[in-house]
Amino acid sequence: MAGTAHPAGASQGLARGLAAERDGYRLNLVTCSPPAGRPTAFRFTVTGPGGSPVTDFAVHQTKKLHFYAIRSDLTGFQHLHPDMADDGTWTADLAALAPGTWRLYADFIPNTGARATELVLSRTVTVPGEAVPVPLPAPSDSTTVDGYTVTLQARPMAGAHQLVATIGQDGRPVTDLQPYLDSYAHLSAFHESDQALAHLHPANPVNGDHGGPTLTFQALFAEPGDWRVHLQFQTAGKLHTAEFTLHVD
Ligand SMILES: [Cu+2]
Repeated sequence: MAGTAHPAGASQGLARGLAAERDGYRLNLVTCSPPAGRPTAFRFTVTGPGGSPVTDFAVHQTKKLHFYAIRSDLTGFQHLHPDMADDGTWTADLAALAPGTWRLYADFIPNTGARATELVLSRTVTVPGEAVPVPLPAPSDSTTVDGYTVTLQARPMAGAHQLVATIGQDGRPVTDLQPYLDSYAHLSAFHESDQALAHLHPANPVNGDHGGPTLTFQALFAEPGDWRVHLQFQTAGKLHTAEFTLHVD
């Protein structure tokens, strides 16, 4: 593929998720200024090309809508699955937000039958108070969470490449990953400069609680630079979120 455009289909995956509107679908905030420091029932709608709220969504990765929140310094990651009322109003139960500018993403597939495509729309909100930015940690090939070590085996380049990670515990490979959202891991990454979203899933087939130690992702990082990566996996009924900074050339 050297020197060529991305393969067919990749352009959709490369959607950076920074627009509030795409293909006639629009993310509308009902909650426009969430408070600092306490949980918020955050409300929004998705309207379709006709202007009314969409209520029919295709299930993907076991959910009708995936919702992410990240502050502009790439701290405070939240990945939620909101509930929808009959009128198409979604409520996401956000944990407490620190002051600052946050970007909120809705990832969904409108159930339009044939040619239904995944859309990622986002908007920013300002949480009142004095924002104290946290510097982005330096890039690293490994990180630990809850006693697990996540190690990157191959570093991707911008465009279509593979990202391979292994999970270990006490120096031994982990082989009891449980399916989480129909997958052995869920990876969300945000770009340092503009919070572009990369959203990746492992290529490994799912077969009971036997995932790991190696996870191979179709990595579609839209641009070079530093990305903050959140790799979520589940063992013994508990969800773990490993975070690290990844440099993409
Ligand atoms: Cu999700």
